[in-house]
Amino acid sequence: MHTEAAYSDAREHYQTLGVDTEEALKRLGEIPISINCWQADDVGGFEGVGEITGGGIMATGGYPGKARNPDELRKDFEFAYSLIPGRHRFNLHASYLEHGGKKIDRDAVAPEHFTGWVEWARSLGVPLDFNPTFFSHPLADAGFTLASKDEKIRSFWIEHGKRTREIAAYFGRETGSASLNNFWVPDGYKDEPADRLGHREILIRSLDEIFSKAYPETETIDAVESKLFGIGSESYVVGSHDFYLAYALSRGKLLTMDAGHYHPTESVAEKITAILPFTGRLMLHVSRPVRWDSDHVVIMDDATKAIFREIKRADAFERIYVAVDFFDASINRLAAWVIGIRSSQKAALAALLEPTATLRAAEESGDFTTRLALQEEMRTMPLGAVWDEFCRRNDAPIGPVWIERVKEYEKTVLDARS
Ligand code: RNT
Ligand code: ZN
Repeated sequence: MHTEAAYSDAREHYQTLGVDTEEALKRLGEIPISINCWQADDVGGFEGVGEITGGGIMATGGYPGKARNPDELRKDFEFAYSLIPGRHRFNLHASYLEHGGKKIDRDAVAPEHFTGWVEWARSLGVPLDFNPTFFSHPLADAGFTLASKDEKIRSFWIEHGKRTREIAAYFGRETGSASLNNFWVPDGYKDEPADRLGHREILIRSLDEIFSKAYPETETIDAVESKLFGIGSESYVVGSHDFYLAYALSRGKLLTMDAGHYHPTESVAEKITAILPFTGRLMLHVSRPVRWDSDHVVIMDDATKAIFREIKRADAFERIYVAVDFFDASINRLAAWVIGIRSSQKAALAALLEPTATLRAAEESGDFTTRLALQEEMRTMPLGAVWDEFCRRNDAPIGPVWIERVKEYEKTVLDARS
């Protein structure tokens, strides 16, 4: 149970290590997380297609009650959002348009198809981020979009990319906060390619063409996301990490690193400080790969804690944009949101409560004994009491009571959908 006494005890505990919990609470409240719309409907979107096709990503599970239209998704999000402390962002995909019953293809999406989202976002005070959708479409079925050697396919997707920038800029103007527009394309081969370079040169040309028009960064910022492999692109992905690292650096674009898009023994956390000095900023897709890029719901595991620790140590929360990317259809989808975001925040709080200066001083004086001992002592410090206090101050449920509320929502709202 959360009591003021528990918090003030914890506060004293941390004080003995030179850590100010008040400062940590303040800073945690300033870290927005871009919450992915696609958790609510298994990346289906609202074009009428209904499930992911192509793109090498996959939601598994058949939990009842998924959002079937924008209104249901908005309602679900509002409910989940009430269980999450702090102020955040909402991350839309182009396939979540409102077409008003007409067939609007990807090369025809425009701001007018997102006015409902913008109105809603403004009413909630939640800025919008965006993503072009280069999958779940007949013209992506051959496995190539922007890197296709078929000129017709390629130009269709270039037009899509251009239009999403226009929509993102509109989001940025309307919500008063630059909309991050994240480009991820699934392009690649299942089996050994004969021409790796050719497709990469084509992808560079396509991206350059999409980005040829300049938008003010106050409206939208373009990001590019790499991938290691996908289902059906096991042997070769055009947009690999090295490709986009070089592309982002040479073009001044934001690089997105997804925690699931590296070899299992690589660590995104470790890469942050290697890349940040050169790019100045980064976007993260915090995710949880289990044996592969499985997009499990984020939990407060070592990998996630390490990511936030590196951001904190680099004092880079203003320059590293945190988005989450997971989609699990095997549990209550709103609960997935709540678990994933609250866990990310707890990981961030753990980082903010680290006595970084003390650890660094120990390191610099060669006292590696203290450095190791202190890091291990930190593991059992009363983080929970500080987290509870954060929830209390932000009018969010304290502890597991939110689970019951989700069950109630499931009974009254979700069950009526099947
Ligand atoms: C796919 C990428 C990408 C997607 C979303 C839905 O592997 O991680 O970010 O998950 O665009
Ligand atoms: Zn991602």
